[in-house]
Amino acid sequence: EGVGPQEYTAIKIKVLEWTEEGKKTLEGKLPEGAEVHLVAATLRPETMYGQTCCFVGPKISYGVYQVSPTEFYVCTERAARNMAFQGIFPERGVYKSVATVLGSALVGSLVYAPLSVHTVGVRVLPMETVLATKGTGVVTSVPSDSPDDYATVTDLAKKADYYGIKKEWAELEIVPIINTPSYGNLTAEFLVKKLKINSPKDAKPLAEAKELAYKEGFYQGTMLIGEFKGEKVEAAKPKVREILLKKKEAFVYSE
Ligand code: A2H
Repeated sequence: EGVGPQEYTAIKIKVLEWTEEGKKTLEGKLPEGAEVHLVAATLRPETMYGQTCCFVGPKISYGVYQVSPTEFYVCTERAARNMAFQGIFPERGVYKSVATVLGSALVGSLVYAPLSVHTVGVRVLPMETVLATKGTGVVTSVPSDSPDDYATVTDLAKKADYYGIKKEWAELEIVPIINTPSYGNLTAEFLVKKLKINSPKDAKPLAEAKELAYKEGFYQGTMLIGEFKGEKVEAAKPKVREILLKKKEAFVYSE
């Protein structure tokens, strides 16, 4: 990773249905008609068509931050502090949470992932390798193109009972988003199998897969879906990002 600031696209993933635990935690703390968004930091906005779930760290503590009279963001306090100095909140430097909630209490919530082919919503699921010290602490899952995401959804489906989730939440269809000459149209699955990655904790081969997937996808990839179908990823990426920003389904977040 470089020394300069990293500029992410922060995707607003709206909560459609809370878990019982989530409901209890938020009871009386939000105004009538409030909209709450989990905020996921991504470097691959062009892949958002393929979102199948939204990951939180089950042991990570999240705050609920007010951004307008009726809108709230869920992210780590660390991210909220950064946002407060990037003009994302109404008052510069101010980031007071109306509630805190553990990631595990969010698991199972139904959320709306913008641009995703899964338009009825996707589930919030646990990812133990989410870092509290990077991005917003929320990661949107694109198992077609992210080896980490593919390894995690595979593991979640295999051990659904252990994770306390419904198996089908981890088994939404993985639709091809990008074609590449070396890895075909499901890059993450191809590389996870090729490098014999068995678990989301196989950190070393996953780092290698991530590097290979990123380079091949960005420089050689062609879009298979969406407004810029047929275009090179390099050209489509900023355009998909612009669409998300224009529709207010995303904002720029740096750290
Ligand atoms: B990326 P970098 Cl399709 N902990 O988005 C762990 N991982 C995190 C994170 C956190 N707190 N915050 C963000 N990330 C993930 C899409 C994607 C991503 C694809 C392919 C590769 C990829 C869908 N998940 O990342 O350390 C997010 O996943 C591999 C580069 O700042 C984010 O982009 O370089 C990426 O890691 C940011 O990682």
